[in-house]
Amino acid sequence: MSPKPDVASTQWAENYSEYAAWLQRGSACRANAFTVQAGTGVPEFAVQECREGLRRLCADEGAGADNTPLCLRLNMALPPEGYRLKSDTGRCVTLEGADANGLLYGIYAFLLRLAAGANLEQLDEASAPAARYRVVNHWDRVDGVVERGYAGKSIFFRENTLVYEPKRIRDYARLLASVGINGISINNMNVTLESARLISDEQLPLVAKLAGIFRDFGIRVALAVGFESPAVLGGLCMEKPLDASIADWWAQRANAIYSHIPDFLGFVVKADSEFQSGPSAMGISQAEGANLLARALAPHGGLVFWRCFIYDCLQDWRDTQTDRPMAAYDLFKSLDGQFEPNVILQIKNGPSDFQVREPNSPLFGAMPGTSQGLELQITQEYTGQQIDLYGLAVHWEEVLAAPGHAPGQLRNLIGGAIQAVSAISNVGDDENWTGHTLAQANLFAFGRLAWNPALTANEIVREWAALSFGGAGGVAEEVAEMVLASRAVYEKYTTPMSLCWMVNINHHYGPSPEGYEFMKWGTYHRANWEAIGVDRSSRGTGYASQYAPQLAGVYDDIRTCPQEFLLYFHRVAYSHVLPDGRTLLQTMYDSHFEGVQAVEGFITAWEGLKPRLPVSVYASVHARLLRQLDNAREWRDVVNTYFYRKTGIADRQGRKIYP
Ligand code: GCV
Repeated sequence: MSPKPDVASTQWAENYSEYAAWLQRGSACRANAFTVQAGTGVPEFAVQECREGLRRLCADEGAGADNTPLCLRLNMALPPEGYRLKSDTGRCVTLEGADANGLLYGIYAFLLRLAAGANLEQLDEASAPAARYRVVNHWDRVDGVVERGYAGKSIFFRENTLVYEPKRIRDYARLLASVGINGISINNMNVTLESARLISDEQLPLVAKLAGIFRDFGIRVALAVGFESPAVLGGLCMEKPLDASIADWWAQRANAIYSHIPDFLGFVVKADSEFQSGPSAMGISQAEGANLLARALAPHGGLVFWRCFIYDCLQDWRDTQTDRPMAAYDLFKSLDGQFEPNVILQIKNGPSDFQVREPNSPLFGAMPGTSQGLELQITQEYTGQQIDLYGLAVHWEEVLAAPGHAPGQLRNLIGGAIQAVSAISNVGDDENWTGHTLAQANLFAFGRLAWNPALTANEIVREWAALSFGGAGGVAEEVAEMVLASRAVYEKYTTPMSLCWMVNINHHYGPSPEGYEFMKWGTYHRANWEAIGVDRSSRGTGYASQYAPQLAGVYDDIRTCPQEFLLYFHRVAYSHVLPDGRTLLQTMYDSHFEGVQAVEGFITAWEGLKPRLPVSVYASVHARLLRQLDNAREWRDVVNTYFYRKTGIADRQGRKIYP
C-alpha cells in the first residue's frame, strides 16, 4: 500500500517549485523567529538577502514575528571569503563573514541549515573555500543555442544579442552563490565572429549591466575570447603575434573592459584546439600566447584561464603512434614556469574528454611553477544528456580521490597547485534550469566540491535532496539513493572499465561502438576479434609514463592497474581473466544486463514516490526515466551484440544477446 501524504507534506507540495531547486519556499517556518541586525560595514545587499531568505523559508508568513537576533558582522580575521556561524544557546545567532562574499556564504549556509532542519542551538561552524576561483563556464552561443546544452536555450543570448530576464539572472546568481560559486563565463569558448564582439565598445555596456547583477552575489564575470581577436575585431595582421601592435591592442581592450566592469574576472581561452586558432598555429609557444593576454589583464587584476584541451583533431585512424591523451602533457609540461602569474592552466579532469571514466590528467601537479585549474563538466554531454540520471557528485568524488601526476589524492592539490575549479554549466532556460530536475543535484554538487573537495558525495547528495524534497515525507532519502547509485548504473550499461568513445557521433547520446573508430578525432578503442583497448603502457604508446614513476608502474602493469581503468591503459584479450574469475567478455555482458535491471529498479522506486510528489516533478522525472530505460536497453543490446559478433562467445548465463 502506498503511504498516505500527511498535512505537512501536502503543504510542502503546494509550495514546491522545480524552479526554486534547493532554495524551496516554506521549508522552515522557524525562520520567522529571527530578526536581522547588521553590524558596521555590513553591505545592505547582504542584509536584504538574509531577510529575503528568511521570508522565503516561511513562505512569507509572519517573518520577523519573534525576535531572536541574527547578528551579521564582518570579521577580517577570518580567511578570505570565509564565514563563521555561532549560536549563543538560542539567545542569538552570530553570523560573521571575512568580507562581503564571506557574509553572503554565511547567510546562505545559515538559511540552508535552517531549511534542512538543523539544530540551531548547537550551531558552531566555520568554513572557508579551498579553491580561490570557483567558476561556471557557459558554452552558450550568442545565437541562443547552448553547445552541449540539454536544458533549453541560453539564458543570456538570443539572435546574436545579449538579452536576458534580469529576474531569472538574479535567481540564477543566488543559486550559484548559495553554493559558493564566485565566477562565471557567459559565452562559448568556441568563439565566433559574433561572440568575439562581446569585448567591443558597443557591447561592453551590455556585458557590464549583466555583470552588475552577478556582482551583488559576489560573482565576477569572465568572457571567452578568441586568440585571433586583434585580427577579427581590430583588423590587425597576426603574422607576428608578438609584435607590439598586438600587445597594445589587448592592453587597450583590457582598459576598455575594466572601465565598464571594474571587477572583470578575465578571459577563458580555447586556443589551437578544434579549429580555434592559437599561438602554435602562429609559430609561438602556448606560454607566449597566454602571456600576451595575461600582461594586458594583469594591471587590472584579471586572469587568463588558458585551456589545455589541445590535441590533433585531424588524426588518421591508421596512425597508431599518435595517442591523443598524451597531447596536453607533451605540449605543456616543458613550459612550466614560463607563464605569467595571472595565467591559470585550465585542465579537463581526464586527458580525453569528459568520458564516463578516465584517469586524471597527468598534468595535475606536474608543473610546480604554474597555476592550474581543474575543469569539470556538469552538462552531461557523455553522461546521459540530462535524460539519463547521472549523479556527478559520485563521479567527481572518484576524480578527487584519484591521483594526478603523482600518488596522492587530487583533492589535496586544490588550494595549492590547483587554484581554480571550473565546470561547464548544465543550465538553460527550461523552467527547472537543468532539464532533468534531479540534475540540479549536479550543479549543487559542483559548488559544494569546489568549496570543500573533502566532502563526500553521500553528504552532498543527501543535503541537496533534503533541501529540495525534504518536506515530502521520506522522499529525500529515496531520491538521494537513486542519485548516488546512478553514476555506477550508467557506467554499467554504457562503457565500463574506461572503455571510451562508443557513443553516436556528433551528438554523443546512445551507443555506436565504431562510430568514432575511423574518424579523425583520435578516439579509438581498436577492437578486433580477440582484444580491445589501446596499449598505453611502456610496451605501447607510453602514455602511462607521463605519470610519476611509482604511479606509472601501477598503471603500466595489467596486474596492478585498477580495474576501472583497465581499458584505458591496456589492450586486453576478451578471454583475460579478472581477479573475480570472470573473463573480460563475461564482465562486459554482465555489466550491461545489470545496468538495465538497475534502471528498471529506478523506475519502480520513482513510481513508489508518486503519492508524495507534486504531479509536475513526478511526471517530468518519470518521463525521463522511461527514456533512460530505452537508452539503457539500446546500449545493452548494441554493445553485447557487438562483442558477441566479434568473438562468437555466448553469455555464460544464456541471456538474450541478438546474433
Ligand atoms: C566547447 C568537446 C565537446 C565540444 C567542446 C569541446 C571543448 O569536444 O564536444 O562541444 O567545445 O569539448 O571542451 O572545447
